[in-house]
Amino acid sequence: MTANEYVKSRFGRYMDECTNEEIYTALLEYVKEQAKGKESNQGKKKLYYISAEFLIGKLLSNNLINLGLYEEVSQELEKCGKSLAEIEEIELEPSLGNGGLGRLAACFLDSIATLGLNGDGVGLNYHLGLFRQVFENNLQKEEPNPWITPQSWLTKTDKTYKIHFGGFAVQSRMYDIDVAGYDNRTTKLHLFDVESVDESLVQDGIYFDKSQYAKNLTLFLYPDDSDESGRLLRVYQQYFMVSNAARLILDECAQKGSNMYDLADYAVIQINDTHPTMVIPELIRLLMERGLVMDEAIEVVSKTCAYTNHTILAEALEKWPMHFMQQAVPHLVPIIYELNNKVNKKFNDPSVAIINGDNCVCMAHIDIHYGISVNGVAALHTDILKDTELHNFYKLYPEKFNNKTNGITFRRWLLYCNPQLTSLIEELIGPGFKKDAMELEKLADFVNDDAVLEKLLAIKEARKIVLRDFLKHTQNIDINADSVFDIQVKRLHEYKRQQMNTLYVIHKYFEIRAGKKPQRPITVFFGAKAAPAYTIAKDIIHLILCLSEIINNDPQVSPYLKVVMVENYNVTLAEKLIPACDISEQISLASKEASGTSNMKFMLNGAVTLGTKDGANVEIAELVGEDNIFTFGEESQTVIDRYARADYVSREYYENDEDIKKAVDFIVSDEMKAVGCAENLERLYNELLNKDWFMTFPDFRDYVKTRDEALAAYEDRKAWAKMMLVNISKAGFFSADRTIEQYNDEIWKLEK
Ligand code: 26V
Repeated sequence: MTANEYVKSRFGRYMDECTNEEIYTALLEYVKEQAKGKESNQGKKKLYYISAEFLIGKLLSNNLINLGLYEEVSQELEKCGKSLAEIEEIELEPSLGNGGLGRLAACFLDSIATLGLNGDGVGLNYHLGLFRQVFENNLQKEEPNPWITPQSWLTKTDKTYKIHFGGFAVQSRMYDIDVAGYDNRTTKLHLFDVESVDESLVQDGIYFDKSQYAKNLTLFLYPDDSDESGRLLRVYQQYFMVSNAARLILDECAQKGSNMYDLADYAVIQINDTHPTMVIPELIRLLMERGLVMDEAIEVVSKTCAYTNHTILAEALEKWPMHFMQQAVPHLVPIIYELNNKVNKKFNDPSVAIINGDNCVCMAHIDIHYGISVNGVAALHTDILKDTELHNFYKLYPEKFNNKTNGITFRRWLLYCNPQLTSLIEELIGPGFKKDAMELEKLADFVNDDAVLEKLLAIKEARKIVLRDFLKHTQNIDINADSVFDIQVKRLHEYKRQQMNTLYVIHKYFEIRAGKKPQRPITVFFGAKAAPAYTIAKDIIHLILCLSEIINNDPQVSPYLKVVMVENYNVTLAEKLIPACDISEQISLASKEASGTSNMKFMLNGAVTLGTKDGANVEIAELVGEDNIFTFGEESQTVIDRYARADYVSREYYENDEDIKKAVDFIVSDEMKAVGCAENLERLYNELLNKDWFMTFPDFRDYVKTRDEALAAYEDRKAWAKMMLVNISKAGFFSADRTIEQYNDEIWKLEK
């Protein structure tokens, strides 16, 4: 049955007589049915990828592409004067993730299905998502982000569990989303929900009674954790997630014939950052309920779990007070004590203990001692884990440590988001790259082919127009498609240094006012959400929005420089921004960005990276060569040493560098205060002057110089097009298919 026939059978009318809503509903059901028809891998051993976040993005087009139905459905729609893009506007984007970690999990599911591996995702069904960002008075405001409509990708299942907490229990239910692989099998994302969830608990913005667990557990991802009740709620959420996951795993393994002692032959669990760590004590507890003694259960679980570390930032390495555990999950407490005792007996080293001197449980330490593998997400990141952050663990278990450089799915980040570039590539090297990304290397044959370079530039131009029109339509923003598009989109965090980018913009603003005009207009794009309780991050958003108001209203400057902060940056916006980008800003303080994944998406779409030698930027630079990337700033080791010496004084840079002083002073100028809040601006100014914990000033000079070099290089259009082509041709390494092959070969060992 074709899609149009399906529409007819569903509504009694063909597409041309249906509303867009009806077409969307019918296509959703049609795709769900088609996905059901695909087989999934039924091998003995199965991977469970447990993650607090799955930033899956809209699914209609992606699923159509992966099921091989995209062309057919597009053509049928076109015949009745409609487009898939307009149907897709009906779909709400689930905001089940925060940033790279969640998007990575989504890319991994795509690759797992595409490679035909037996592996499912397990997470939570947050009804109101992370939050929807709106700007009011140049400030971020958080609102609920509901996404579950009567017709959605969720399928309600019969699977329910009773989950016990200290003093009460809740009923859970599993919902499934089918994940269609590209031209292959399907797999599933299992999202657990609490049956008693109550959206009406949310009163004002994203505020709700944090103590009513039975009603609030699956309302929001990362509820405000600035107070104890918020942090405690995270523990409840995490336990709810992993208790459901553990029960599902044991049920499925038992059904397949596991006697529980051989669990590792049936299941491997990837723990995505420390949020799912409690799955370890919970599995031990459940195995004891099934008759194993504690030592046996510990041994079995220790062969089943693997841990991925996604950050070295101390504040993100979770440590929960023991009294939280006592309150939320008292039944895990004796197990955690036993895990701690065993470690202490064996190593007698407080730095590797599970319960630390403050009586907190160090979640990562559980994962490392009681798992088979610890991996970082880029070569540099894994080296830092081994040499510095987790060095004491590396000495104990060198064999457990390994690197898995992140990757992205090319289905969404090339085939879907940039069909124009996809066609050109296919025209040049055939369709093989869609299955084997390394075939992109064949593009290297065309670096001196003027006609190809011209086409590449024309595609970029076309994509800028698409972005311009999209932003006009959705956010009423006007941009000049003939300007250079310089883009930084990622979570807002001081270490990512959006503030350094902003200082450059202020510096440029002064130059233009002084008569030094850029060769071509520049548009600087930002997209970022700040965690609701992260004050300085929100101040940085305020700074960007105020600056944008000043510059865009300055008739002397605005023809040459424009600042755009897109509202509510999400996957859908990324799909429009990334293909249009010329310069990809990847400017984290060296050593702090574990990998980055937008850097990979940008290069794949022909942007040139302006970045520090951090995370996967290092690997990008190695692949494309120094001539095809703009790197600047101090090396990670220099930064690590500087932290160790604790002798960085930002004020010295401020006092000794006129440009830094001028740009920083502008933050608290009358001009800024006229459009912004003095309190926020002064707080940010003081933070930079007295702390600057992520060392923007030492890199500032080099940043300005290198960014200006990139802008100058852009003017040699042919040379720039060559750089674009080299970047695309070298992006194959960053396919998530490669990453997943490595996870499977080295950790999971699933049958194909
Ligand atoms: C999260 C938060 C959330 C609240 C505010 C403070 C804070 C600080 C750090 C984090 C990081 C959590 C872990 C994470 O998302 N890591 C990212 O994982 C990506 C996928 O591996 C990787 O590309 C990014 O470099 C890394 O930051």
